[in-house]
Order: sequence, then structure tokens, then C-alpha cells
Amino acid sequence: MTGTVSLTDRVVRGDVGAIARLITQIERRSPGVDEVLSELHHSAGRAHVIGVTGSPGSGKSTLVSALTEQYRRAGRTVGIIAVDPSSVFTGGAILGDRIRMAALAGDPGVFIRSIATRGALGGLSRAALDAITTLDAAGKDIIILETVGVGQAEVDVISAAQTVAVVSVPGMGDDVQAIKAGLLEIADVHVVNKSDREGAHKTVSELREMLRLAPRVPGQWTVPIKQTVSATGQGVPELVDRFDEHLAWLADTGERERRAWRNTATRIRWLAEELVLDRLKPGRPDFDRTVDEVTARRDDPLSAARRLMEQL
Ligand SMILES: Nc1nc2c(ncn2[C@@H]2O[C@H](COP(=O)(O)OP(=O)(O)O)[C@@H](O)[C@H]2O)c(=O)[nH]1
Ligand SMILES: [Mg+2]
Repeated sequence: MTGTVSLTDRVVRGDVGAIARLITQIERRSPGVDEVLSELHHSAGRAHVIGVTGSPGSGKSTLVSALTEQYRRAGRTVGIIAVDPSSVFTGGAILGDRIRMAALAGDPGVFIRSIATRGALGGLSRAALDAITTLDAAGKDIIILETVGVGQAEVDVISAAQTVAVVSVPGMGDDVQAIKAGLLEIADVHVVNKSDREGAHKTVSELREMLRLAPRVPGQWTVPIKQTVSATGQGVPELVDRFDEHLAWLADTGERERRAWRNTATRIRWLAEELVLDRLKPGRPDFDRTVDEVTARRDDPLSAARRLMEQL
């Protein structure tokens, strides 16, 4: 038990080794991790969580590096979580192979980690959210979550962010269609990265047109479109300004609390679902007995499910 308590304390003090160890335990769902996370929950809630999403190759990692450099120049600490279902890296601070990232990795004000879990995507979402809690409790000012913008699980994870940046690149007409399909509703800021390439203006006007068509409510946040060249850092200081403005808008309008409430509700429902399903599975004697009864038609499925729920 003392080990558990001291890990919590070390994480809250921002101990890099402790943070790394806890995130590994989160990925592995190690015993004892739940207690640490429940303690850390009370110290979290201060960070600005920024989600960066978009197609593979759109320059998200490069952008995240450039953003981090910008935040560090302003003296703000940064935690980076890359959610990568295909990542082969575990337990390491590896996020792409760029020299820039390596330089950031040597900065004590920056914590970089890519998260991977074997098994279901739901597990990945949970691990990412727990890693955010960890970095938040550890006192990082800014937490950046990099995810590939596909699938419901990704959208669920990104909902944990206060500010969501959707990255597009010039010359990908289909990409704008993809954004339309899934990510338009959740974008707080649109980034047209690789604006050194031909067609950037066309992408900007396509996005502008999409936003124009979206229903607008008075007092709503006006979603900006920012052009960047992550490779050189061009446009990145302005992007940071937009993120700051968005956070201020969230706070001023009460939207920050509303989002937090909504995300907490979702998270509790996920966890409750997980706990329930864990109790109701083959191999558990009361569950097996009930399945026998229903299969033999001495009981019906709905009554059985209701009774099992009551017994929980
Ligand atoms: N021309 C250009 N290339 C870029 C820019 N940003 C990133 N890249 C390149 O795009 C490729 C993919 O970048 P990466 O950050 O790994 O993309 P991710 O898969 O979205 O994380 C790399 O070769 C980067 O060097 C940019 O602004 N302009
Ligand atoms: Mg990447």
C-alpha cells in the first residue's frame, strides 16, 4: 500500500520516472493502478487538453513538436500522448523518429509518450484518458493528444480534449470529405498544414465553405482556419493564440464545465458498462446458472438480465 501512495505522490510532484511507470501500468492494466488513478483524479483538472487529429501523414506529429517548442518558449510545460493503435513502441518515449522530437524528449518540461494497448479499442481509449489524468495531475500546463482521425473510438478519445484541432493538407479533396463525415462537429480549430504546398488556398476555401454551411448558433465559437507549415514552424505561434482564445471562450461561457460534465458522464457510463460486463460473463457460476435456465426455457432472457442487474 505504501508503494501505491508513494507512486501517487511522485507523479503529483512531476517525477518523470513515476509518470512513465504509471502509464506503462495503465497500458497493462496492472493491479493497483486503479487506486493510484482514483487518487490522481483529485489533483487533476487544471491542464488545457488539446486534441490534434487528422489523416496519417498530414503532419500531426511535426505540428505537435512545433506547438510544443512554442509553448516551451513561453515557459509552459507540455505532456504529449500519441494514441496509436498500430504502434509497436511500448514503454518508451518514442513518437516518430524526428530529431526535433528527440530534442524535446530531453527537455524536463516535456513528457512524450505513445500509447498502445493490445486488445480492444475501448481499452485504448481508457488508457489514453487515464494517461491524460496522470499528466494533468503531474502539473503539465498543456496536454496534447495526437490521434489518427478515424473511427468512433478516436472520436470518443478526442472528446476528452477541451480544444480539438483537425489537421488537413492541400491537395486531398477526399480528405475534406472525410472531415465532413466525422470530424466537422468536433473541430474547434481547423489547421491547413503543409501550406508551403500548392493548393493550400483551395483547401482553406473548401473548409470555409463547409463551415459556412454548418448551422450556427449565436454566441457560438467561430471555428478559425489556420494555415501552418509545421516543418518550419510558420503559423504555429498564431495557432497557439487561437488555442488560448478557445480556452478563454470555454471558460467565459461556462462551456468548459458543460463539456467536462458531459465527458465525465460518458466516462462513468463506459466504466460502469465494463464493470457490469465483467461480472456477467461465462465462467461466473451465477451467470452460467442463469444461462442454463434461459437455454432450457425455464426463464426468459430479459427477466434473467434484469435479475442479474439487481443482484449486482
Ligand atoms: N512540406 C511539408 N511537409 C511537412 C509539413 N509538416 C510535416 N511534413 C512532413 O510530412 C510527413 C508526415 O509528417 P508526420 O508529422 O509524421 O505526420 P503524422 O502522420 O500526421 O503524424 C513528414 O515527412 C514530415 O516531415 C509541412 O508543413 N510541410
Ligand atoms: Mg504522427
